[in-house]
Amino acid sequence: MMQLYWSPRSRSFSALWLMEETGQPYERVLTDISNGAQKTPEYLAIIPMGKVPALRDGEATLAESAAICAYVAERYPQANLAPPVGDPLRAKYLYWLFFAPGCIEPAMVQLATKIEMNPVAAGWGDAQLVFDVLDTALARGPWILGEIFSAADIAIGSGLNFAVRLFKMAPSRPSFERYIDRCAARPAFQRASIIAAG
Ligand SMILES: N[C@@H](CCC(=O)N[C@@H](CS)C(=O)NCC(=O)O)C(=O)O
Repeated sequence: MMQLYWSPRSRSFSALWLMEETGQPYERVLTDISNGAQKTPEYLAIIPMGKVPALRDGEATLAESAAICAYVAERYPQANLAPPVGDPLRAKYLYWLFFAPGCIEPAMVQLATKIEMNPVAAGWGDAQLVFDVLDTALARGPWILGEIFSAADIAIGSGLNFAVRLFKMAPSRPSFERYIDRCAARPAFQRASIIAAG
């Protein structure tokens, strides 16, 4: 059984939502970042960054929320959380999966810190561009790939929920609100929210 190292009210939410979407049993290992559980030598031996979430699957261990999404979607293909290799939709799936940590996260940091960077040099361009691109993609809906829900929605939906609804770091837009509502209507999202509340 996979073990998910998690902490309440943290980025662990996406991994909790993911595991709940699979319908597979998993063990939750509480790693409370408010008391430093993520900095013990035992935990650092698994994940040297000392951050949650992290996942153990037998001999395999990994962290980074989007990587966990990709890994679990591959391990449980029956959960239909990723277009299979060879399906043209897989290209967009990978694009959006990487977009979450590669563009949404730094855009949020930019909004929070008001740091100015040359958008040509910054990998995410700038926050305005990131949220404009997302807005256009989500206006179609219902999911980031269109009709098909995937682990990319878990990465994007968690990021937007965090940035727009929970922490109000990014300006809201009608397409974001509708998308977050659709994510939040999923039973797996609701179960994960209860768990993540601690
Ligand atoms: N890039 C990581 C970020 C994980 C992360 O920053 N986790 C925070 C909680 S939201 C954490 O573990 N903080 C504890 C610490 O840095 O000591 C991911 O996407 O999973």
